[in-house]
Amino acid sequence: MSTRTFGEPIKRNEDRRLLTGQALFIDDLELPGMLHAALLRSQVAHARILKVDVSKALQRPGVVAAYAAGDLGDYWQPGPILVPPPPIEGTIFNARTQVPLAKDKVRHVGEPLAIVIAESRYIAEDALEDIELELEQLPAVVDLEKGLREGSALVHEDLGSNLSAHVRQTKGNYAAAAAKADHLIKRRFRYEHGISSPIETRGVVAQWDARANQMTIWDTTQAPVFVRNGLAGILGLNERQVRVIAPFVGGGFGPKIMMFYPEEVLLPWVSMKLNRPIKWIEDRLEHFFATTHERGQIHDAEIALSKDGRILGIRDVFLHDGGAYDPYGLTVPINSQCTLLGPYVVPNYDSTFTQVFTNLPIVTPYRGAGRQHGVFVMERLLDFAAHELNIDPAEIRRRNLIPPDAFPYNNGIIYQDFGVLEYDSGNYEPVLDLALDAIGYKTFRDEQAAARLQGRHLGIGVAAYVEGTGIGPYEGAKVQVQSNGKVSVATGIGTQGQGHFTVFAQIAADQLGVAVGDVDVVTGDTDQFYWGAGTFASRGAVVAGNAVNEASKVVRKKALKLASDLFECSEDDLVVENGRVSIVGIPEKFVKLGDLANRANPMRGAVQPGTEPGLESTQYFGPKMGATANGVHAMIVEMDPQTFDLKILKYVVVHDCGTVINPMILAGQIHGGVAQGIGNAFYEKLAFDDQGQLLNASLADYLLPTALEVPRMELAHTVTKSPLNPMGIKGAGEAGAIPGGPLFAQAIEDALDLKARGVELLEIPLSPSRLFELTRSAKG
Ligand code: MCN
Repeated sequence: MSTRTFGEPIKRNEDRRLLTGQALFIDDLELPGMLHAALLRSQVAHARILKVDVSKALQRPGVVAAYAAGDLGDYWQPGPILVPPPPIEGTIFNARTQVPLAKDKVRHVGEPLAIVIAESRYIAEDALEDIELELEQLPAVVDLEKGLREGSALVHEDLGSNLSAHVRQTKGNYAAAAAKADHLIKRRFRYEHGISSPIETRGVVAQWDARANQMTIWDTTQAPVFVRNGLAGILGLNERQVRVIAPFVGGGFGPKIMMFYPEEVLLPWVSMKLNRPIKWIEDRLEHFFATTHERGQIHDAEIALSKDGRILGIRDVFLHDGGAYDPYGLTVPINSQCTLLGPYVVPNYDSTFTQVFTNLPIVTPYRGAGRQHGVFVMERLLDFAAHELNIDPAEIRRRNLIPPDAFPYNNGIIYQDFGVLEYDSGNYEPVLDLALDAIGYKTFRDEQAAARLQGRHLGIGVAAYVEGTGIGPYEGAKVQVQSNGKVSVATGIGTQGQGHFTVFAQIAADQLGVAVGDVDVVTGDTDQFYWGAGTFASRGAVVAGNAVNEASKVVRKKALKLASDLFECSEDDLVVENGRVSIVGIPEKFVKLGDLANRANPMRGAVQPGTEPGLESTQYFGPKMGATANGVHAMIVEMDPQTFDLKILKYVVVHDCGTVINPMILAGQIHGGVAQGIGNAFYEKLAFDDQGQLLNASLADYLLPTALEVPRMELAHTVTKSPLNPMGIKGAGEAGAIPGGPLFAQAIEDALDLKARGVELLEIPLSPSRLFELTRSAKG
């Protein structure tokens, strides 16, 4: 085919619209008669609600409506459990989900208590002041360990404790392995709370059209079909009556897949009541409280090793901060539990976690979704093991890698409801070797010594990980050749910046012999594609990508059949390229794809039974299980031992995500992920006081890395095709963000010679001020 674009760094189809300001984001919507919503949010983390009276707010000019929980009637319902716990014996799970407006108690700062609808957002915000609110403040549960103690305040009193979930998974027999081990290394690790910070905060516009009996919702969601289905149910409509559109979305990173945020539930209901369109756009302050969080965990982990540095087993007992509600079941801590084992052979594993309800915002998956915590624990344990056994840190990793002939490799731990996690394919040692070569591992110690003579403190870090990607259940795609010869592709997933408009076009373009620019991709509109799950867990490329491929193949076949009928020749004698089907060797004998599309949609005669009109096809792809990608990151830093200012001198990523569709987009994905990983490891920490108040709820205080802090990265790929999908793809969207924590800890410890000074870095994030505290009383 002349348009072989698969695997090429094609520039993004969507960028013209984005860069010229033509892309529609939710706040760009201005509908006739549109009203604006503002929410009254709790300013305390835990309180009994004595009174919420909106009547004075209603008197303010410009206010159209105001509601508290009691006004919602039967519509007031707790949200669904989005991911039911997997079938693990002995699991305890106490489901408690959020309600649209708090009724009896508030359970975290920012929880909505009332909604005001007004002619402008300004008026709505002012009217919040008019609402009479009486709260009886209660002690807040903020500390995970204290929260589990007898006598603690209770987030959900009816439960009698703050236990959200308790899960133990084992493989082999850790106690027996530990009894035989030459070395046992035990540490306590801490991972602090963080928040995703997309450029575009959340937003919802709801428009009820009473004449058409139709609800349209524009939503920054990552999962438009799920939102449509769920909202149709609670609004008492059928799915066809609800259209959800996720237009251009400025970053999602996981929290935008949460369902259902109170605003998502409230706005459609109010719009139906008032028969007017309503807009709500989250402001940055709200984002800190009203969008879900991630990351709080404490691990007590132990590794058992033989004297030559082989892992005999790991035991890990950890606490996971679930926040005030647990709609995502066990998703995040199970990811930590599974992913901890990484690319290593760990014959014995005993892992227990307790998910704790606290008076903090809800915790849901955020890019990496618990994987970075597990990787932090494993990689740190290996560093301490390397130190104690006097083995090079890279070498101890190499000795424990899963060998290439062990795939498919059974990780032994149940992962969500798909059963035990199986790594489909991989070849881990070349990935480590490439990373070590690229970072200059062999020569680094000389470089470090030379720098030290000049008073410069350099350190190196190397961390490996696996990334579960491409999970089901399925996605579909409709591929359609239009009569002008252009191709349209529609899928049910949403896009938040991942480049789907280009990569899906590349896939279809290759099959149909057209230019990538002639393929128009639509995502995130339930009227364009009816079924699907959404964009999360690095599944877009694997699941939707393969659906696009399957549908394109069928369309190609249809085009060949139509042309062979036309030319009265065999399909084998035809070639599809440059937007035409022609006879091999006789290029002047051709028919344009657009003309074939017209022939497939005849205006006269009859369509034969079993023949679909139109040069189009809708196909679905559902993988048997997730595809496991893997990688190694390596980094050299320079640290000022006085100020703890950190410069990343070199950052290397070697990654295997199977077949690569678009290396440029993939590089962008890795760069963005690494930037988030750097933020998580060194800058970003949500600081709560003991009453659950967030002390740094602004981007001036919650530090995100800027372009100045994010280094140039060297990127290399190895390719081990996934056997689980015809294109051999594995996902890549979270890879960059996963190993930042151990990389920083290792490199900083090395730069400041901290192990020799009796200081170990056991927590994330490591900010300059925290490093100052940790090293204040260090030796040397
Ligand atoms: N890709 C590729 N070849 C591969 C794998 C992926 O060319 N072998 C390309 C894909 O075609 C796609 C992109 O890389 O254009 C990411 O693909 P994939 O790994 O399938 O991830 P998803 O499309 O499912 O996106 C979700 C993933 C996740 S889970 C988070 S979180 C995340 C991420 O993507 N959120 C993002 N990347 C993000 N990027 C932006 N700009 N904004 C977000 O919110």
